Amino acid sequence: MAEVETSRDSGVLTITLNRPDVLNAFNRAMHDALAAALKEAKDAEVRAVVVTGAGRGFCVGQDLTEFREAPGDIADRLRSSYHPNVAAVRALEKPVLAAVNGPAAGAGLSFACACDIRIAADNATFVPAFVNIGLVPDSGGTFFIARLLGPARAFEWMTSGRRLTAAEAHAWGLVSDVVEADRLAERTAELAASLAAMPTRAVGMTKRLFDRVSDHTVEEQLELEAQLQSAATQTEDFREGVAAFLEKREPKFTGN
Ligand code: T3D
Repeated sequence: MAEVETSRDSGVLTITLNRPDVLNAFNRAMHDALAAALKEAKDAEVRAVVVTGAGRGFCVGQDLTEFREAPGDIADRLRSSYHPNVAAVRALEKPVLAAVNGPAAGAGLSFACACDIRIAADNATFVPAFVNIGLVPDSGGTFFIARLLGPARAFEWMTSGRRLTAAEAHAWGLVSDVVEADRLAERTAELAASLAAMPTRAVGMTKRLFDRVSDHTVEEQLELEAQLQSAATQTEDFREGVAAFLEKREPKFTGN
């Protein structure tokens, strides 16, 4: 059984975490398989990426049986297995959508929050499980969740260990949409297809811009916007967008 499966539908690559018996908890093999899938996502023909879980879970973080059997140096394990995949999601110059189909806990929650957009099934839950076993949030959990919720709410929630429902996660702005569980795949496919039809390079550069807002001064951000806008004007999609507007027709973006 492959720990991660990939499938393609036109410009959309779907990455399915596939250890359903343990709600897709991370083990070494799954990290490696996820790394390979994220490498595949760099293919220029892929214009949007979906990450979801097989079975009734999204991902519940570290496999705690592996933890007990081979604890090792956790910092080294984080650096070598978790960090590269989180960094790979941020480095992808295309949108990454987490379709949260069930519990997202611990580093699985962090990973969902590292994605660009989250859409949840109405029975999904969000669990900052680290504190429940005496750990601190990792895999970018403090960074991404503070960015989504603000530091005060993020701290309060992540030190409570409280399981959040999908409706609560929506009210807090942790997810952008909640749909009935049996409509999640369909709604995700629609959203991913519409993202994949956008001018991908402009979308990717917009992702890069938003990633820099919190560490830039306004002057630095203005400069980066100017540089990336200059790059955007060099794309075929920019030419197509302007031509389509002037010819009063729908644009056909190719991602180039
Ligand atoms: O090592 C390092 O590199 C450090 C990195 C750490 C990062 C982390 O992610 S630490 C946090 C690890 N995750 C957790 O602590 C979450 C533990 N799981 C839970 O709290 C609950 O499972 C949930 C609240 C997420 C879901 O509850 P529920 O009732 O829907 O499901 P369940 O019955 O608890 O779980 C179903 C099965 O999955 C069950 O196995 P069984 O009894 O059917 O054979 C359960 O043991 C298994 N499972 C759930 N989470 C994990 C797991 N097995 C291994 N590791 C898990 N994390």
